[in-house]
Amino acid sequence: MAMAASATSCSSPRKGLPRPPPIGDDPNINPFADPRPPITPLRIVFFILMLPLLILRVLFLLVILIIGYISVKLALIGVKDPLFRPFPPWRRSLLWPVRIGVRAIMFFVFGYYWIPTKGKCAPRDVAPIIVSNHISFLEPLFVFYAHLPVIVSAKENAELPLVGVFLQALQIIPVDRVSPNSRHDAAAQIKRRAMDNFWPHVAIFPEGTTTNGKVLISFKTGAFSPGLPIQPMVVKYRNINPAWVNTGPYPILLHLMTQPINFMEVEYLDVCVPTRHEMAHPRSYADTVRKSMAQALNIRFTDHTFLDAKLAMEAVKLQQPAELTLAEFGVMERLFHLNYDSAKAYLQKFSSMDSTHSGYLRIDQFLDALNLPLTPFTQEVFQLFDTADKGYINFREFVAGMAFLSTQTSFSSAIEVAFRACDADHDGSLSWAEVQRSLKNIFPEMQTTVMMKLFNSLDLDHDGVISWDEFSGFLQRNPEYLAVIMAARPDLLYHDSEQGDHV
Ligand SMILES: [Ca+2]
Ligand SMILES: [Ca+2]
Repeated sequence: MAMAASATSCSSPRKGLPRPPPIGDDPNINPFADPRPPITPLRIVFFILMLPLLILRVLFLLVILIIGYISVKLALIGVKDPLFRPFPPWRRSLLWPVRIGVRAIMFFVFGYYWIPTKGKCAPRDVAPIIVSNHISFLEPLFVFYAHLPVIVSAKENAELPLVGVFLQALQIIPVDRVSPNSRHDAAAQIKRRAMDNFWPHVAIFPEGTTTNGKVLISFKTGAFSPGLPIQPMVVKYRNINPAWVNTGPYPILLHLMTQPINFMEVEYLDVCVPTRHEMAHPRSYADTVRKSMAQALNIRFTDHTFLDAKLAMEAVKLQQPAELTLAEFGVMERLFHLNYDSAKAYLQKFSSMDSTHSGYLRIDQFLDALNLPLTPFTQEVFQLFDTADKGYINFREFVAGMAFLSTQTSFSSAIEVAFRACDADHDGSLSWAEVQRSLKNIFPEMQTTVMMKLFNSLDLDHDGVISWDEFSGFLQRNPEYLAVIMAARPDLLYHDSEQGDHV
């Protein structure tokens, strides 16, 4: 929507639109894609041949789970709130059968008979926090067996049947991965437990979600904000990648449990002690630790987060190619404070513009969706997204541009100025004639039907005029239109803001 009725001419030199900060290269990788090759007929024959082994292992798993469940229940007798006080040594000793059971599961059920371990885990009083990469349920099993630590786990896991009881026995620190408040609480709890030697090691998977292990994704700072020494640990898998990504656990279980023998390796890296700077800046401490882990794993790191995985599932629902629909949330949070709900709204918008579901948006599709013609102004707005000047943008670039536009404070004050500029008779609302005149100013060749369409999409209550609420609400939801106005009338953006009230 473009409003520019007032006769005031642009007195300042043309400054153009503000440009978003660079978002860096597209990592061009989907850490949440299923890493296993598609199942071939030969594989199916193999699965069938191995069926007896699978059945045997399932039975074994059941027996161990029942024994483990009973021991955990016994160990938890009389415990009122397992999440706030460390168990005394005698109670922890009741968990030994579970610890042995876990190793037995890895041994008999998943075929990891021997787990070579490089390096040594530092004692708790040297490095109270263990961090590890996170690909599957196997690293938590290993850490449980090797250290019986307290772990940070997604809140919803503690409510799972069966597994939930085990997690209570582990005295987990529950995290709500979506709420920023709970994250803050969890960080405080991590600190409390890590500083108190009565608790066991605190084990944390700082990626906050499982990946396919091809990269290390963004680290959450909870493990690093206490500023305590950290024992990094990395797990590598050899024959089968057991990544628990968007497929659910069953394919992984099928692969692992039909394989007579599987291979994994664990390496404890040198303990990381934070510098004075890193103590004050958990993000930079996290980066240092991540770098050393990536080096040991010989992989790159990206700034994807759990929210990318979540958004990718939304993308599948919208029939957008999931591997092209990753915003790299770590970058977007850092630069634009992007939250999940806005990203989801941008995804819906992107998907409606990208009618072919190709994952890319050309300038003509972009402008068609906005009902705007190709002009130098609209081109300038598209270039704000297409910073590499390719003529098309992907979702990541789209999110960056939208998030940038909606966080521009100069833009929100410009909404008011634009409204006043369009409201020629100063009656506090925009009539059809006022809107038409403003649009004609910016897009002389725009057809009346198209203008009508734009007008109607703003006039939500169909009373024939556009109120201030309708106008500002529309531009907040669709900041790309505001960008078009600003491109056409930069004097509105760089105005002196003491010209009385809107409406
Ligand atoms: Ca008016
Ligand atoms: Ca109205």
